[in-house]
Amino acid sequence: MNKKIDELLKDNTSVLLTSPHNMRYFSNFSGGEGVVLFAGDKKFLFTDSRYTEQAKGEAVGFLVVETNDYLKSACEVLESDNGCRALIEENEISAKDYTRICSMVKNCEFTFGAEKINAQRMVKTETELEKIKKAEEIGCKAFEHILDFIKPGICEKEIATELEYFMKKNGADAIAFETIAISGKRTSLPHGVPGDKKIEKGDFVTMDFGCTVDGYCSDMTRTVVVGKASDEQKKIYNAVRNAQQAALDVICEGIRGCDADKVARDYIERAGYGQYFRHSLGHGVGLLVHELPNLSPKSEIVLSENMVTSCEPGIYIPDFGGVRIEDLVVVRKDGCENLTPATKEIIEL
Ligand SMILES: [Mn+2]
Repeated sequence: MNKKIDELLKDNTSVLLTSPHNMRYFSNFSGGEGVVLFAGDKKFLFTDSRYTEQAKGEAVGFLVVETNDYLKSACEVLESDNGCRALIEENEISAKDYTRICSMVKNCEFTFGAEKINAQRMVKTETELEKIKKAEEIGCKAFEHILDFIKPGICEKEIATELEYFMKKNGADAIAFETIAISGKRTSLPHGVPGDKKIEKGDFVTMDFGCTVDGYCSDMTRTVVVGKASDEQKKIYNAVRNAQQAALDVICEGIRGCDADKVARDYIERAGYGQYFRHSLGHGVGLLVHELPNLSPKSEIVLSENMVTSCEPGIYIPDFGGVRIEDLVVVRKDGCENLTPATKEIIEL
């Protein structure tokens, strides 16, 4: 951790963290409310009386300051440092607060550092990987469980709720994001919201879900068919599955995010569904369910060992339906380790 802070302090005198995830990453404080400040070799955590005790227990080595105005207190420290240059998370501070810190600190130059700060979280430690693996295992168990639960007549919301309940009962601390469980023609919506629609024979059912373990997220997607799959459904399913496999085969240290994306995209294009794959192939997963690195046509990030990314191509045909299959992988030197063993054979329930 110190090395990562040193990296950020190389060209700056201070780092001001205002997001719950970066505060947690760099200080271990999980309360979410406060401000973390690295100023030279001093480490501060400003929080209010609701969190002081927790903060002192978690943020070992930090000076925990109880205050009702985190930013003002942090600014007093910055103001006392002549020639201060502070990195801030420009996407994690409101316009109002940014204006405030600029007016409170006269002799400090604030630099937008969100990308640089967030990039420090890309490569995971073994401890972080263990937490992500555990969360993904719970997801896989939930998927097995839900296969017995899905029947014609139950509604999408019931499937989503059952997945969430099962994950929490089996070791999850929380859900990582709002569960997606959609069916029939509605599966053409990549991020559809579960509704009262009842499951019918012949439906695709797409489920995208995840949980957290000690703050770390999991993320997986499976699509199943209720009843017998039609030829068209099989064709789409296999195109997505093979595109995903083609991408999984090339993900390793050294490949750029855009090149991994292209492998899956080219496969789907050749299968004749190019216009129906309109999102990125994948995203990093850690304390946030969407973080760096991105696997997208624009991502120049070169993958390195122990980054965690999803691999999730999809085909979505309006007024027909869609398929997405998503695994989570750890990037390794000469390949990737798949954390999502749940079957990808086409399932007909
Ligand atoms: Mn995902």
